[in-house]
Amino acid sequence: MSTEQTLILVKPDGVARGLSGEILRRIEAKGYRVTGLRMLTPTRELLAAHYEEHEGKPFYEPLIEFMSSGPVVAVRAEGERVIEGFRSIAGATDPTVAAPGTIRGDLGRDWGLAVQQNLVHGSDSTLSAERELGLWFS
Ligand code: IDP
Ligand code: MG
Repeated sequence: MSTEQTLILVKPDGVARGLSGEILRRIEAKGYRVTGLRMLTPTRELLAAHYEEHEGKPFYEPLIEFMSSGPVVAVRAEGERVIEGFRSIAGATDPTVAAPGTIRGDLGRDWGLAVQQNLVHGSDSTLSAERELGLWFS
């Protein structure tokens, strides 16, 4: 793998709210290349593997429930430092405090639920990216 790659997901809230295009636009406008694209409703098995680090946390069950509630858009994006760069344009996990100008800060809010619906997922390291791309784009 020469250039860095990351896994981005438009979560079910992003797809349901009709924001997939806006989110893809921001990824491309930043200069990253979209090299893979799939729409699917993920199984609990796929999500359990994807979110294994969070098993046992209070938001784990609501997270799996939410993520399997409807279609998501899985994106493979490529570019120098894309892992860090996408996390930067996604913004903080909590959409209430995510900075304006970020995806979560501009388009997200707290809905008073057990799990934060924050529109996107982005891999957080080269190791996670490789593992997650294997799960979603095998
Ligand atoms: P990240 O998506 O910013 O990397 P993670 O800590 O990996 O955040 O958590 C995975 C997902 O679980 C978050 O995107 C969010 O949807 C949800 N989540 C994380 N922490 C909390 C929390 O404290 N309360 C409610 N939901 C949370
Ligand atoms: Mg994470």
